[in-house]
Formats: sequence, structure tokens, C-alpha cells
Amino acid sequence: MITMKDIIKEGHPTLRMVAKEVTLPISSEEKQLGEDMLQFLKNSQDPEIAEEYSLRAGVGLAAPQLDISKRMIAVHIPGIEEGTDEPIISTVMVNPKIISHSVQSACLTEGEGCLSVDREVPGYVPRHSRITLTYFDLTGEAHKIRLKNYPAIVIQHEIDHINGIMFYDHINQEQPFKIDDDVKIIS
Ligand code: N9Y
Ligand code: NI
Repeated sequence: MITMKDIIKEGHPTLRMVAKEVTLPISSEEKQLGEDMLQFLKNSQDPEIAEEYSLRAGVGLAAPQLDISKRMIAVHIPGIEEGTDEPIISTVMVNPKIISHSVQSACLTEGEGCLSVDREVPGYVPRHSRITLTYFDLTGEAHKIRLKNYPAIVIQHEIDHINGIMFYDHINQEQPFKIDDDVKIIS
């Protein structure tokens, strides 16, 4: 079971590396890793389990955060009525690739945080408001999907991790809350 002690923190060199593509077919170890990553997110969002194991709730996790430099990410975004509704998206993505994106940018009102960052870093993190991406699931099946708003932002945060990029790299250093007028703010 993945817990917080498995997650490396900023300053660790792996977080700055460009992770390696996973070669297909996906190995049983990689499949297990993907399943464990998704289970961590589900556990972290379950109040009882999170309390018992001191997990910080997360909606995404990238393999490099576990010191595994492979292009694998997991996302588990809960629906509106947390716990009761179906999740908006809950999957492991192998070799995810953004093949096109909107010109329109968007950022979260509250800025962003990261499970690998134990401090508050205030500021807007501008990202693409809509993305089209391709990826392989753990069964090796290829997918092509379109996402917008919050789910699109979560995926971009995770894909940044497999490219060695941290969310604060996108924050305006001089004026953290200064963004172009055409950037959509998502609450
Ligand atoms: C985990 C991050 C990923 C998100 C940050 C912004 C977009 C993607 C994460 C740190 C603390 C909060 C937590 C979070 C959450 C939100 C809604 C519902 C339940 C992956 N990470 N968080 N960041 N939790 N939980 O670093 O999930 O947003 O790379
Ligand atoms: Ni992160």
C-alpha cells in the first residue's frame, strides 16, 4: 500500500527528470504500480482510511513522485456529491500525450498544491483550458479523450510531473496573481 512516506519531496532530483516512456506490452510490475497508484488516490479520498494512514487527499499522482521515472499517471476526480456520485474520471494513464489544446488558458482560483511540496505556494498556475490526449490504459488499450476545465488542469499537473516540471514553474515570480485578461478562472 502506498502511503505518504513513499512520496518524494521537492529537492529530490527525480522530480526534475524527464521520465521514460513505458514500453508496451505493460509489464505485470507496471500494472501493479498503476493499480497501487490509483488505490492510493481512492484511499486518500476516503476519510476513514486517510485518517488511519495519515494520507493527504489527492486527485492525481505521477510515478516520478514515487521515485519511479516512468511515464505513468493516475487520476481520481470525485463527482459533485463526494463519495456518492460516480467519479468524473478515475484511471491510470500510460504514456499520456497531449495532442492538441485550446488557445484559451484557465487556472484554479485557489492556485495549486502538490503532494511533493510541503508548503503553500500562492499564485495562479495558467494552463490550457481544453486538451485532447492519447494514452494507454493498464490493459494496453489505446484511448483518445477530450477534457476541459478542472479535469484538464489535473491531467496537465500530472503530465508536468513526468516532464520534470513543478506547478510553481508556471507562477509569475513578480506578481503571483497576475495573469492575462483572457485567462479563465475556474472555481
Ligand atoms: C496531487 C495534487 C494534484 C492537483 C493539484 C492541482 C491540480 C492537480 C493534489 C496538494 C493538496 C491538495 C490536493 C488536492 C483534492 C482536491 C479535490 C478533491 C480531493 C499530484 N499531486 N493536491 N495537491 N486534493 N482532493 O501533487 O491532489 O487537490 O501530482
Ligand atoms: Ni503534484
